[in-house]
Amino acid sequence: MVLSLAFSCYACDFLFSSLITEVSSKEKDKLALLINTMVNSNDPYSSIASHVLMALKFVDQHYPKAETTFLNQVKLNIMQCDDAVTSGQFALDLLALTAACQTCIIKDYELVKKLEQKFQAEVDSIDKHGHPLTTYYQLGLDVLAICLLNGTYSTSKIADLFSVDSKKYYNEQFSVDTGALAVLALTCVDRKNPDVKEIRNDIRMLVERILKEIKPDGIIGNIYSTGRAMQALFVTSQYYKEKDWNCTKTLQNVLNHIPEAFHRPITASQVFPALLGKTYLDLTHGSCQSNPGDLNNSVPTITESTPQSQENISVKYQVVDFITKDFKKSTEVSVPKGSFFLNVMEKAQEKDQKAFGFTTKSSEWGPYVTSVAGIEASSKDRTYWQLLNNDQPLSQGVADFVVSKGDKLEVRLSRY
Ligand code: B12
Repeated sequence: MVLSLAFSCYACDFLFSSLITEVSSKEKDKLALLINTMVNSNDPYSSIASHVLMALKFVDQHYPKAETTFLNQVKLNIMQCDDAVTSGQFALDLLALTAACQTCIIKDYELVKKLEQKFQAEVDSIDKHGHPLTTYYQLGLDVLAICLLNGTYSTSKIADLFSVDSKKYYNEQFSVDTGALAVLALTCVDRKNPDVKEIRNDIRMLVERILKEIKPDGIIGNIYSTGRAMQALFVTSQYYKEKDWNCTKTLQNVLNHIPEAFHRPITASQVFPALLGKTYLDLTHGSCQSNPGDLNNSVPTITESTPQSQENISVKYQVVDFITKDFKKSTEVSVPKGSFFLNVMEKAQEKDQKAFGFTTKSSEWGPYVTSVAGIEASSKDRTYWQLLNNDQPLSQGVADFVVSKGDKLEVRLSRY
């Protein structure tokens, strides 16, 4: 496997370069595992197709079958001209076309203009309702794509849009994912329009905030936001000192979490660029020629585990409508050791359909809980069923979080 590496972070240079030497064949195997997870994905979600194409841009080898399938999916999504496609998904599709060297399509169909219109609708919604149609995360994707593809924007409006205030970046906790994407978008704008004080001020404040989220083990936010945060810190080293971020520790710890944390194609593709020292700002660089190659079949694929133990554990589970405060119901259930949050919800549902009945919709991250006890969450009202354990929000969905004896699980109707 040939990997192209960028040395964007001094502290990580050694580790990045060691990834291409014989000494680190274990690390190379881990990266190959991520590639396998991505190219073997047959999940039918647009955001997987676009994220995988973006990640594969940084691998010198070709995976023709997978790339063609993903590219067709992205093209189909684009050609549907569906108003329901969110601005962020449209931006991801454009970034994926760029990564796959399909810039003619972008020009011929004036796709940047279409993205600008979707972005404008988000901005109009902020002016009218105080929040975007989607989220600030998607606004980050929009500006990143518009900027990389040389679209039109006002730097002062962008600076204002991404200024650091709690409504934009906080949903109880600071969202490292949202902050990191904003840094990438603002850095692109800054590189094209240097010396705009307000843009640099936003970047500085966001970088400071991201640095505060570095945990003692090097993880930034949680394991799933760390890749994005690494990208943000790679491109902003002038805003912090070497002692502020031990990049090697972060990189090593993320590598240690493969494969257990990155078995889904979406997680693998989101973390992958940072592990090669690359960022989304590199999507427009480099050649469009790559070497045909095949998957190394000796690399194992990751299979999802299902609970198998005979031993049972007992956990508490409660459902709370935190918005109206009208509904609260608790129970205790017994499930096999190694069960997931979802299994607990199913057990509770069997006991009392009215209080614990629930629905989910499938997504690239697994099942997303849409309603519990007949109460439907709604993106129109900006409500969602939040998952918690021992009063702490979870960083995984119901099909990924493994419960432990004595856990106090909760689904809580909340606002975002
Ligand atoms: C915005 C956002 C949300 C918003 C989505 C609102 C909306 N209508 O847009 C809200 C606040 C509702 C949300 C909820 C949750 N989220 Co969230 N979310 C994000 C974020 C920052 C951006 C998603 C996005 O806009 N993508 C771009 C668009 C174009 O792609 P999309 O496919 O259309 O996006 C949809 C999905 O991402 C989905 N979604 C968002 N979060 C989650 C989480 C799960 C488990 C599922 C199944 C789906 C899902 O909602 C988006 C809009 O429909 C991502 C960060 C990231 N790195 O992706 C985290 C992220 C995906 N979320 C995460 C988590 C953990 C959750 C929660 C489980 C948190 C909790 N403790 O309750 C809940 C989901 C609970 C449930 N009901 O099942 C993790 C997932 C990690 C993992 N391995 O599973 C991420 C990666 C953040 C992180 N670093 O921890 N989230």
